Amino acid sequence: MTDNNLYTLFESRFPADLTQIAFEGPEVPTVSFGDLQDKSAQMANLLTSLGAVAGDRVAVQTGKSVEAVILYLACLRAGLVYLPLNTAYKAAEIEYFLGDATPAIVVCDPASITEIEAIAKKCGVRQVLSLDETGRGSLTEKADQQDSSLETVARTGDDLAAILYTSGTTGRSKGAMLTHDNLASNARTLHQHWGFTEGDVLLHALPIFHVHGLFVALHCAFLNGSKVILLRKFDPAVIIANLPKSTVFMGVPTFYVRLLAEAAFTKDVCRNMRLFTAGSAPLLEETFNAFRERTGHVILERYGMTEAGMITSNPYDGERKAGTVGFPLDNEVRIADEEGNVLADGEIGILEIKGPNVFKGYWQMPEKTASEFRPDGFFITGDMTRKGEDGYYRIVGRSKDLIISGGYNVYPKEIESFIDEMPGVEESAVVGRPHPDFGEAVVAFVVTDGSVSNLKEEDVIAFIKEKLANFKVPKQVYIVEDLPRNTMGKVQKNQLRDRAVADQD
Ligand code: MLC
Ligand code: AMP
Repeated sequence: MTDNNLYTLFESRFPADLTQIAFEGPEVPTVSFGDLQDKSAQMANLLTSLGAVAGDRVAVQTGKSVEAVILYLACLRAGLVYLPLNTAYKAAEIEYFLGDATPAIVVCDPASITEIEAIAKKCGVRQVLSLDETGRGSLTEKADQQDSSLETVARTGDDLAAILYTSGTTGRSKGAMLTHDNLASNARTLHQHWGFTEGDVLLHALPIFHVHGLFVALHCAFLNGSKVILLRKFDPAVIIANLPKSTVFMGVPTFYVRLLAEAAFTKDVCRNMRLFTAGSAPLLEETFNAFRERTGHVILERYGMTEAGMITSNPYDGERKAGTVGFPLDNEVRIADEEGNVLADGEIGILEIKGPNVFKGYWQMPEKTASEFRPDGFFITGDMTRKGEDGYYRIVGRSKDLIISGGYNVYPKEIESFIDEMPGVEESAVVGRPHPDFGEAVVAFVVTDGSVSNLKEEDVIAFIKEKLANFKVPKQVYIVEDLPRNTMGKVQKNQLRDRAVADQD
């Protein structure tokens, strides 16, 4: 069998001198490419010795560390399916993912091991290991005892490499199944398209449980055999201190807004930089312009999603236009109406895509998968798009009811269902409102049923905060008499959005 294991591709691009540095950073150990090979082999051997066999899922909810990256590589090498989970997820959210994905092994932060063990037991998970953000825990302790030689398990291109959960419009999260070929094709495309070159150093501040930080950023560095300065989290001061040692930086728009708020963020700090990219949410034209004025660099905006990796990108060499996401990468794209009729250039419709980067389907949801693909294999992204006369694509809205806050997706339906269960609540509606830092902020409108006297904004916030990830917690809650509806009885979310915006103004 030809080996299409993604790790084999990475390894083929490692530098000949394996003592070269793969990862370093102010809070992480310095790790060479040789160390990556040895330690990922040890971890893969550990996972296998614990009974995990090719195709099994390994769910991971840990802080960002080099060891967590090595765990990802180990899963690839052992033919296991990597399933990263946002560190903000709370117990009820985790229980859903473990119940749905039925992983063989779960790796979590030592601080939450008791809670996770209880959930894991309920979900039939065989093993729970720990790993903290400094790289310590039972995972690394046990892996250190293992043999550091390993033959990477051969995989076909169609075998699963990872499952990433994305929230759904119905409120139920769906596990997007990504194959070794999906990830390899997108990695090759981006590496080439963005002109990666010898000597590049990637400054990495994104979380590594989503497509952007895990695949887009790290895969480019692996394919380039490049050093990564790995930061545990985004902190503008730490970014500014490390930019002079870097050539590439990738961020969500909030990163750029926050950098621009720092007086110490200057042209000089960016003197060695080759490329800044932005995505996961729309980059405001004012941020794009302010960044160019301050640094002389033009941010390259690209567009993508969990189900397909990167779909379009502004050019590396040509003009990068504000408010656009550039041109299609190595996938076919078309703009269609709700029924799938392809529209003429210039018209606004839903972007549909087909290509080697497009995922295999949603984990154990054949009907949901079928409903999001056209019969000729195009995937319906749900993003309202227009192709301009200049050929550049512009994401102008979303046909899906989705809020993107600081680069994280929040589906109103999930929050509404949750609020509706709160004692004293009759019904609720959740909308997004522009936010200077997060791009969009979650705002909730709540109608009470009178059974709880004097239900207040802070009660609703406290109720949500206890059970849902922090980025889903509304920044503001309005207690209202009723929700505006049209004659069909549908809640008029536009009116609520207008009210939230007017109030803010
Ligand atoms: C944190 N908070 C958020 C939030 N992040 N609220 C809304 N939206 C967010 N994104 C909460 C905190 O819990 C806290 O609440 C309060 O807001 C202020 O927190 P903070 O200290 O300012 O947040 P910070 O830890 O600095 O995190 C902000 C951030 C982070 C922007 C660094 O959200 C982040 O790393 N975002 C990147 C997301 C990402 O990687 N997306 C890629 C998806 S892949 P309280 O109540 O505790 O005070 C994808 C495909 C593609 O979309 O195209 O790339
Ligand atoms: P996710 O499901 O987390 O992968 O988020 C994917 C969604 O993020 C896409 O469907 C878009 O709605 C949005 N997105 C990603 N990049 C951009 C961008 N550059 N501009 C506008 N929206 C974007």
